[in-house]
Amino acid sequence: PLMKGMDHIGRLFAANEMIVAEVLQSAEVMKAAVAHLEPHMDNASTASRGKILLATVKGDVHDIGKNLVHIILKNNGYEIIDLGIKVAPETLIEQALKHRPDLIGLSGLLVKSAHQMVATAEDLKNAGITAPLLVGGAALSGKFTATRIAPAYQQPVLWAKDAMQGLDLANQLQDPQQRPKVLAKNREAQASLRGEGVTAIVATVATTATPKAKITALDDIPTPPDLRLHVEQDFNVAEIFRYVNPIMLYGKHLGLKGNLERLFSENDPKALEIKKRVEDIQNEILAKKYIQAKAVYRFFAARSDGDSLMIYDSPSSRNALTRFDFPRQKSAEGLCLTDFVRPVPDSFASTPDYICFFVVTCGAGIMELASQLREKGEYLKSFAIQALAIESAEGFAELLHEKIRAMWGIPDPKEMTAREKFQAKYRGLRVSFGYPACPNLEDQKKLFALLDPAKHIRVTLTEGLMMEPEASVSALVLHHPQARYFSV
Ligand code: B1M
Repeated sequence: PLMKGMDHIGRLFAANEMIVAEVLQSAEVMKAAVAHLEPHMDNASTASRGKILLATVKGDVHDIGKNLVHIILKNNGYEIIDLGIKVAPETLIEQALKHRPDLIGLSGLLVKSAHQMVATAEDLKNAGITAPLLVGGAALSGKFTATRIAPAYQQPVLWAKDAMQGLDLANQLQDPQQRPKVLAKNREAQASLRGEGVTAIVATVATTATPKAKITALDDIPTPPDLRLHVEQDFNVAEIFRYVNPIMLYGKHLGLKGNLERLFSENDPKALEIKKRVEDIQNEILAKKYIQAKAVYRFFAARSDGDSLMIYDSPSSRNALTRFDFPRQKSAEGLCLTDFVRPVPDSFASTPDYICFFVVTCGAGIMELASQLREKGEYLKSFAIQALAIESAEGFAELLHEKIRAMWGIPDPKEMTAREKFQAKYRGLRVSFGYPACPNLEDQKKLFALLDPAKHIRVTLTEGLMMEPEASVSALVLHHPQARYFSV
């Protein structure tokens, strides 16, 4: 009956009648009920539905998405062997040979991690492992899975867009009657995504010259108050919570659907209940200091040189500390981030421009805490703390950016609302390496050399160029009024 209960919850979720927060709450109740009844149950009723090896791929510190999958699968009767984050293919092979899982689940956040999945799949194949792979994560797509990961593994690879779809696929694979059907459906869908059996349409790429966008050169460059390194060791987390984007926290992570402002103002019972749980968790975080907010930032003199951004120690320096090369749009506007920075002058006597770099983190100890809570069956709390930490990192970036604008002498108008700030309606732009306008994650190394966040705030770079802890954000801040987001 308990298994049926969870199946029912799964169906409600799939039919959009239950949201992530409710699934986690139900899982808490279910875990408590199982613990209570287990001594009275026979082996058949406690038997596992299957064994799943779960991991975030090498170089990747992404934990929260994997954990949601872990909780949901575990509470649906699967035995989960969670190998954690940054798991090398050798470890996966060793553990797969030891545990002989029915399914191997891989998670990853960045595009780089999707490529790591291809390498991992190839290594698993070479080691003779044949268990189906279940893959998921923010930057992964069904097409990438079909065209890159599945051919590398040559065994079934199934892509899940979210944790509940992951459960649904696992259930179908473990059901002897459903298994051939789901595998055949997956094969067909992936063949079609690879374009097999379809006449290829050759895209013609326009090769016309790309005009440069009209960005006005500024007469008055705002001057920062200093060019020294600033370190914040214990920033006020209550203040950061006010900058957490509710759409991300309640909508994206906890799954509330619809217009949040309206749900809350009209006292929607489900929305209010979840808000109350989250606020209680926020109060506990503040009281027990679970989240520690740290930042390191510095203004630098800067000049643009074509598509390169030159960074200097001081306005009078002639030798650049480092340079960043950014891509230029091939489309109509032909934008490049360097268009928003004053160019290298003929004479170095003229004033340079300035930029700011920063790294913030709210993640120290969060992964361990979330894992302990998960083990205790406090699923919603475990997930909400992790979601609050990552959204606090983003909120802290927003808050620090506002502070930087004020230090720079370009504060926001007093009447600017929080919503306008989330919509980036202030002067200037904040971009992070990995974003579409500056996609090269290798640039993280140069940023880390300039700010040394490992020394000052204990944020390190993995070999996959992700920051550890997970709840960390790095950014480049530009002040030009015309600076805005674009894709290359
Ligand atoms: Co950022 N981030 N981020 N980020 N972030 C992305 C992924 C990005 C696409 C944004 C963008 O550019 N538009 C981009 C990656 C692009 C690329 O790869 N080049 C990006 C970047 C660049 C970065 C940084 C590098 C930026 C920087 O600071 N320089 C940085 C890296 C962090 C680090 O190094 N530690 C960073 C930071 C962050 C935050 C910390 C602020 C925050 C949290 C990240 C996190 O989830 N751990 C964040 C967020 C929130 C995002 C977006 C907006 C949303 C990600 C998300 O939904 N997370 C994302 C853009 C987007 O997707 N729209 C973006 C919540 C989590 C529960 O979802 O892990 O996807 P996810 O899990 C889902 C499903 O994917 C699935 O189930 C879960 C839900 O049910 N799933 C599986 C996952 N694993 C599965 C396994 C399965 C089955 C299903 O079976 C085994």
